[in-house]
Amino acid sequence: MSSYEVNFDGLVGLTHHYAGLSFGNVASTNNKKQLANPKSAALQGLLKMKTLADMGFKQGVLPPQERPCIPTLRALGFTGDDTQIITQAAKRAPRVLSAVSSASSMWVANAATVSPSADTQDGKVHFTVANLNNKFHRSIEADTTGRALKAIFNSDTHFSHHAALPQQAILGDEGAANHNRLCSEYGRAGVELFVYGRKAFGGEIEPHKFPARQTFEASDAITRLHQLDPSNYVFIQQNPDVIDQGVFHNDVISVSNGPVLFYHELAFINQQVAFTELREKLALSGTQFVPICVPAAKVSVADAVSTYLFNSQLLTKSDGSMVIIVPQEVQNNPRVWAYLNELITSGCPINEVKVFDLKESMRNGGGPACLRLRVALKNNELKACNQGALMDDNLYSRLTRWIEKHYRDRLSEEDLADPNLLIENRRALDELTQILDLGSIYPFQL
Ligand code: SUG
Repeated sequence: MSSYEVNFDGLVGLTHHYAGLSFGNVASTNNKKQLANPKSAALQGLLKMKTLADMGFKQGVLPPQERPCIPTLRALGFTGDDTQIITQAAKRAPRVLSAVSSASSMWVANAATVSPSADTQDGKVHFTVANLNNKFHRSIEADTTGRALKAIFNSDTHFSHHAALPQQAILGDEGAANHNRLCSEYGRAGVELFVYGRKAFGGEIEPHKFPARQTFEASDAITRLHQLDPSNYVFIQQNPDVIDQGVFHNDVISVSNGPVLFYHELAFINQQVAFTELREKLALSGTQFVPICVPAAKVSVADAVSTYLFNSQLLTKSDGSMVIIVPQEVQNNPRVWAYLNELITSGCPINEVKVFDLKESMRNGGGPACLRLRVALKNNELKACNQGALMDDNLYSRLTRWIEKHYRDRLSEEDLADPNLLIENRRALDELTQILDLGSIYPFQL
């Protein structure tokens, strides 16, 4: 049966702005308070989706969230009608208003961890919504994310949905950003590589400066929820030194596709042991592991963080070779660009580069891979998905018109005090749920 990797990209929300909310993510910190352009941000992301769909890759869309998040402001003691709540929050707690207005749900690599049906004991595709416990502005995404995923993967026969893990630091879970899967074909059993930043119950070294957002305990819980057999997963620890240099998620330093793992020399610790396990488990299904290691002498960790070379998408073309989707920042760095051009002519499976301008998202630390959630689906599972969320010419033109109509082309932190922003948001999202055929998923619709 045919199978595909479908990339579901997050649509950038109407309140996209630069708030410096993510300690440990250097782009977020460095660009705090810059003027944002939500319209450009959304169009840049949409163009990536359309271009990949035109290249023949399966592409879907995940909706943004209702922001500012009024239920959170109410939970924090603000009262009155929505306008009064926003006005009070802007006066008394502008940083809180900024956090609950973040459009961070665009980075859907953090929406959930997904295990394809070929890996799970009950033969269903499993989704666990990420609790994003390490950052307040992201921890409030889980409920709506869960409803959006259920609206799109809407079949009890094929899909199993798990709520976010309890909101506790020891269970910090950042979704697919720390999860890679290696396989021969998408529809055949693979080996899932769970990368953790720390063991919350201790026993291993940890970063000193920046937080390790993904815990071993969270990943371990997901292997149980998703009914994975031990032959289908491997754990590996991310190098704490690179977390301290700004690698806040593993997808900033490695990316997989098929049997290939493209990674930086300094990405992991105790790598040999984990790679041996990975190689052996892949061999059980006749798959040969293809590691592609990028030496620090060619690409420094600092260059990896500033260009997002590894926050790329590796996509398999019809002839079996791969194209790498990178942000423009990679092309702008002569060292990284030279390395990449050397790589694609070296005879390795990656033989083509495609560059995208994703500047608006990149300034908050979100590259091509952050903007997409990979869901490997068999043909019948793809058919069981809500077809309204799959990209085609018609959806692209409808979404382009929708963005042009509703989005502002400049937004600063001060603008968040404007109660009209919430009204504009709700009006746009109401229309969007109809375009994508999602039903009611937002708090204001429930
Ligand atoms: O969680 N940035 C996001 C970027 C997420 C990138 N995702 C992956 N690597 N998969 C984060 O740090 C910044 C928001 C602000 O500062 O305005 C932010 O949330």
